[in-house]
Amino acid sequence: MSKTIIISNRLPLQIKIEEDEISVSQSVGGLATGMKSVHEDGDSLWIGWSGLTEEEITDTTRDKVQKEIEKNKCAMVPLSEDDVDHFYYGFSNKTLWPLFHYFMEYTTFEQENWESYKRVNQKFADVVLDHVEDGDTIWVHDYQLLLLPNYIKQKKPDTNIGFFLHIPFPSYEVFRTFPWREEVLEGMLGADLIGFHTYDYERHFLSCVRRLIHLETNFNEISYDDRIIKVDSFPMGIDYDKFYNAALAHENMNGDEKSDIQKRLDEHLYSSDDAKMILSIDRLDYTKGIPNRIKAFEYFLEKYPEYQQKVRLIMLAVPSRSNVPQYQLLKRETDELVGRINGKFSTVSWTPVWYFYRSLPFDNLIDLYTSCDVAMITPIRDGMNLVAKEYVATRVKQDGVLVLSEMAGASKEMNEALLINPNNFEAIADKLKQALEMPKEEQKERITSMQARLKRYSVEKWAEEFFTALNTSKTVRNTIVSK
Ligand code: GDG
Repeated sequence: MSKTIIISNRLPLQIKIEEDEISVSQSVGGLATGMKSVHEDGDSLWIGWSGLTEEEITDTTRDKVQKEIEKNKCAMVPLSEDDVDHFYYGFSNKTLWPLFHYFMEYTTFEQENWESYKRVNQKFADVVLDHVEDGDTIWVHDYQLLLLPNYIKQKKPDTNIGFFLHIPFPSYEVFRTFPWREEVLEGMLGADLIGFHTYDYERHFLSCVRRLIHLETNFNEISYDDRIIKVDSFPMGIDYDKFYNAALAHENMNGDEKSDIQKRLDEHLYSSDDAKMILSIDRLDYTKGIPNRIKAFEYFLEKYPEYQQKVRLIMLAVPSRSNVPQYQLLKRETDELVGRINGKFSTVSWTPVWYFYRSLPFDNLIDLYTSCDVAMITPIRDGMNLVAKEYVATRVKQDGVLVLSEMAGASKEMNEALLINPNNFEAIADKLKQALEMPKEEQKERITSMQARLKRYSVEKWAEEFFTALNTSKTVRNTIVSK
């Protein structure tokens, strides 16, 4: 019987080793959730890195780690410290991540990192080839594994391979600057179906394929090596019911059950009739536009001083990739900006920005989503942005306003949000004002339409549609071969 193989850089498990004892928990991210039903229900295997380097796994713990991984229907790709440095921090996060998000000034092109990227993609391929059988369906995820589809296809032409990119695919003018552009395109073209969040990313990819490796494309199909490769957009959704139900339960909570964070949020909300809160949540990443957001909020308080003392920005920045220099600089810049705005405007009873630099448990995330009147999500570039969708899903009273950057993939599906260009502070200040003053009836109309769409196109639906398209491409291929 054929099976499904899911491959991502990280396994959907968090494994920790402390004094030779290991503990395992399930990841809660969007990808892990989206693939959960596929992975748990059917005959499937998830292949990826455990998060522990080979140097961290000792002889005594190796067996235990292996057993836990197998118990969770996973297989592990062994990565050394050197692999993590050059493949993950080096090529994935200092080359592909900034380049694909149009941060060319942050992009480095290091031959040593490229060699490591190829070597690690080959390591992934070796583990896949140990497990794959003819007729299996394979789904490869994201920018760390762009070469993998071709490495598998070369050895196992009869497997059906899908690839999905979670970040933007840049325009030809940006992508053409990349030294290994042909190899990467050919790597992706090992897949039979290539998926992106939006039509624009799909269009950029097709243009690069035509102009850089001179292949013929017909609408969204590419002819390559006697194969027809399909390219399409599949905007990723969220686990709508999980967020909606958590927010409903939160509504019905009594005072004793409230978290400390919720109590402090309430203190501000009930401090006056017109007290309001604006929410900002992201990984601390330069693509997310955090400094711009703080500056735009500062400008808003200057332009509309009547909001001073009333409105507070609640900002959660989750630590991320903190050993990459750009992320350290961003942390310093963010700390300084928060200090500046708080120093400038604070009074005895009011601080304009509440800043948390940490990751919070899911329940606290719900506290933030449900307490804030406005979500201000202003990335400079973002493949999709699930936070925007999660905020809308938790608005069980159908109120709240989403101020969203046009540069987030999510903006293509969320027309009812107040869309802004994240570099235009004037427009952001005006939209914030509009959001804070929006009549309840209009909030309801906008939130209700977005919620209906998010409920219909959940993350499970996203995974299902990708698989259906992948299996259809296989049927079409078989028909061509049998003719
Ligand atoms: C990449 C692309 C694309 C955040 N803080 C906490 C926490 N989160 C959760 C959110 C959300 C997820 O992390 C963040 O997802 P995003 O989509 O916003 O951003 P990236 O991490 O950059 O993801 C992005 C995504 O892949 C999917 O394709 O949308 O464009 O860059 O789910 O809820 N969760 C908890 N505590 C936190 O403090 N528990």
